[in-house]
This record gives sequence, C-alpha cells and structure tokens, in this order.
Amino acid sequence: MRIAITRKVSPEIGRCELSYLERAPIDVGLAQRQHLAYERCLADLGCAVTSLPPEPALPDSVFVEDTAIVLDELAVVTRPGAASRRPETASVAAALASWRPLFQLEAPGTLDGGDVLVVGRRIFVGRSLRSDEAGCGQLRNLLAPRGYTVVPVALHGCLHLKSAVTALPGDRLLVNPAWVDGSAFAGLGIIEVDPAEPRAANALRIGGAVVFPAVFERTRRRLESAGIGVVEVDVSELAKAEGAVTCCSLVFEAAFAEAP
Ligand code: CIR
Repeated sequence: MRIAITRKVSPEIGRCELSYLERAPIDVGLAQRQHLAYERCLADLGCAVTSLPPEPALPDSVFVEDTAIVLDELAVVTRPGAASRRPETASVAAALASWRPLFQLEAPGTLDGGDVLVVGRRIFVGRSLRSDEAGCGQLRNLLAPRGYTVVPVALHGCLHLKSAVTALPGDRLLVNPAWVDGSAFAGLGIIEVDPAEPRAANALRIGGAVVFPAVFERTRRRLESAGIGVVEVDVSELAKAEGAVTCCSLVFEAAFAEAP
C-alpha cells in the first residue's frame, strides 16, 4: 500500500515565507480547492491519503515535504531552515511514527526535505538558503552506515533542489539546467525543462505516473515526446507561496524493506 501524507492549507498561507518570488495575493479558498483536487489526484493514483488537519498558525504547513525524508528503512524528521517552519515537524513526525523508525536532525544543522532528492541509494542534497553543511552532514552520518551515498549539490537562484530537479520514471530526471548542474547526476537520463518555463522542473512521480502542473504546457510536451504521460493539476495559488507538486505530500510505501 502506498501512503501519502498531506496537510490542509492554512488560512494564513498569505503570510508564507518567500525567497525568490514577490509576494502576490493568494486566494485562500481557491488554494484549498486546488489542494483538495491534488489530494484526490493522489487517491486516484492509488495512494491512501492521510490528510492532517490544518495548522492555522503555521502559514507554510501545507508544504509537508520539507518536514521529513521518508526512506524504506526509516524516516528523518528535519530541522527546517526557516525558523517559522520548525513547529511544523512535530505533527508530521507523529503521523510518520506508525510507519517508520524516526530520527531527528538536531540544532544547529538545518535541512528542508525539498532539498533532498532520493534516487535509489543515492541521496542528492541541495546546498540552499535552507539546508546547510551541518544538516547535510547529519544526514550523511545517519545514512552512510545504512548504504546510502549522500551527495551535496550546488544550486543557483532557486529555493530548493527539487525546484531544479525531480525524478521521473525510468531513472530519468527533469532538470532546469539554469539552476543546477546536470553533471552532478551521472548515469541518469536528463530531460530539460523548456527554457520558457524555469519553474517546471518540479514533477511528482507516483510509481509510473507523474503529477505535473497544468500551466507548463511546453515542458509537458517534452515529457510526452519522451514517452512520459502526465496527470495534470492546477496549483497556481500554492505556486504563489513558492510551492509546487512535490512539496505538498510525503509519499511512501507502507511496508518497509530491511536495509541491505
Ligand atoms: C517556504 O518558503 O518554505 C514555502 N513558502 C514554500 C516551500 C515549498 N516547499 C518545497 O518546495 N519543498
């Protein structure tokens, strides 16, 4: 069984953190409807969706991806780089505790889940405004003995690693080469976003399916030319909060495999 943990949109999302976008008014009702459609999309793709109640005092709390990294053997509860987001982790940790042994990143290190891209036993970590060397080091100390390789990756001009690169079916990656150097991902097939759509590199793979923002038509055509069909969602209001499709869920298999 595949699980998806989500959290309802806070009515205060208009007060979200912003790093690379100008603040624009967010229609909260529309954001909530778009999020509900996103949750339905995950359910239609076979996920058992655990939708956590809203945290009205935490504007960015819909973006659950940043609070944890879920691997087959364990889950890591992060210490988000933005102080306003640190209170988001406790409730996600409680939801994950039934599924995985939990490990907690400690101060002073910081790491956002949006900076962590897992490809098999390789874990790429973006060095962003949110994720520092100490956070990355803690992750390496925890995961290297379990057979993972943690690879730091430089970013240029975007919030998170997964703003710049995400995984597609078949060992391929969707990349914006202006924000991350594709040579970091040796051995993986690279599909580049259309240059007119720099924010299109964030796609959510669910098994063999790909959830993708409807607005990025040019990049969608590139995916389709590569034989990758997408399920479209409209996340325009969440995008104003610098969010996209991966950041609104934690998706993982219920049963975990033993470490090799
Ligand atoms: C933030 O700046 O933390 C939020 N406004 C957006 C977080 C998006 N998270 C993600 O892409 N993983």
